[in-house]
Amino acid sequence: MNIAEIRKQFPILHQEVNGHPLVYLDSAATSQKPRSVIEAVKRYYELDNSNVHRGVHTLGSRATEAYEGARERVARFLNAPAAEQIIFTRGTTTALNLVASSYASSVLMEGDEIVLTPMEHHSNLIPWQQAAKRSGAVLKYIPLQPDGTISLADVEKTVTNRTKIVSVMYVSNVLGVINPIKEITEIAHRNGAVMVVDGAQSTPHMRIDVQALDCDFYALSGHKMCGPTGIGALYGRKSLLEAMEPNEFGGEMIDFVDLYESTWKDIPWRFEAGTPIIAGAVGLAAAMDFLEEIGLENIDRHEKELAAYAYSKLSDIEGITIYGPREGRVGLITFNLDDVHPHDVATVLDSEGIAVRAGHHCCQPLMRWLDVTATARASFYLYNTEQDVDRLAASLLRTKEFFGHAIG
Ligand code: 7TS
Repeated sequence: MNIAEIRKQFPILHQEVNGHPLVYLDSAATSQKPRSVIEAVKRYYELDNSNVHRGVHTLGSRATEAYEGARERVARFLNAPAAEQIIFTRGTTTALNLVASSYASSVLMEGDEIVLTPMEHHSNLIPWQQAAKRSGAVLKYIPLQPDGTISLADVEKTVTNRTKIVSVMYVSNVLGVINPIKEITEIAHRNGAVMVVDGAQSTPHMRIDVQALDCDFYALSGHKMCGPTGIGALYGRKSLLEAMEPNEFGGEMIDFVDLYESTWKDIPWRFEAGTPIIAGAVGLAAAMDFLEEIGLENIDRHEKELAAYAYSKLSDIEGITIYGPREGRVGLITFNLDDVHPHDVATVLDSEGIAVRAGHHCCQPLMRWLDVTATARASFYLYNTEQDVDRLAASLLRTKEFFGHAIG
């Protein structure tokens, strides 16, 4: 992978922030966009923009082809059996809400179990709390090991024949751990439960094959994988999608409408009420082309190397605590520095042109498990380099010195 060439394709990276060349280490929140994605969206608006699934005119056909072509692109990217199993959503949050309201409401009964982990993002937690409240189902949590990993023995103990749904993140946005989704899916299925995967942090960084994982639902966000904001997707097993009621109603999703009764279109359109996110889908397809051209395996390898380099470089800083396991992680490092508040760490880093995130990362239960109120997080992507890590480490040493003096 030629990182210098890759960096040239991201216009935003070539600027100074607060008088320093930008080091962008917040891709887990949202990734930057390559020129090909920006151009694809621009080209769509300049040449093809129209509404979909209705126009007899040429632009209407082009927009429909672009939108449905993007659906096929997502299906190929995930190795889904068919494009009709891909529903476009606003992102992972909307996709998980759709499953937790439409699918869950039709299957959950009082006393049924929904199994999660304490490391879930609020997007894969609160929709299930709501589903549990509506149905009388109970939430159960697979406990975490001291290093933040999941043991399959604990999965075996937590998932029972009362479990209807298991919903787990593939990659943690805080701990960086890669969860054993295939094995958890196997345990869920053996107990008759459906497996939902939050793929927000996995899809940008590693090759995903929903058939090999054998999961029932898989959610992703376009903006974390070089695509635009406002577009994401839900993959679903065909038989489950076909049995599911829509959760939004209106134009685009109907077949026949009468004053008192209506019928729905087939999947996937019955889940896409209203004018869809057409330009977003076009941008997401361009992002998938971009990532596959570079190769997901290459991206995965580059980030793991960078994570290992960052882990060892940052571990040398006295007073730093890094959360999550050393091995088996993706390219993100969540940490705290002595008693310095992570917001202060992020503010000093920003003054030197380095963008990291600080806060609870939408994982308040996990923060409690870690016994902290917040952390700082540096997250890497295909455009980051060892020099970025060196800048981060040097800046953290200055931060420590600054607050050491300030406190002392
Ligand atoms: N699931 C995980 C694992 C995530 O990391 C995020 C966003 C979401 C779901 C929600 O995705 P959305 O696109 O629907 O918002 N995570 C983060 C983060 O770590 N920092 O900002 C957003």
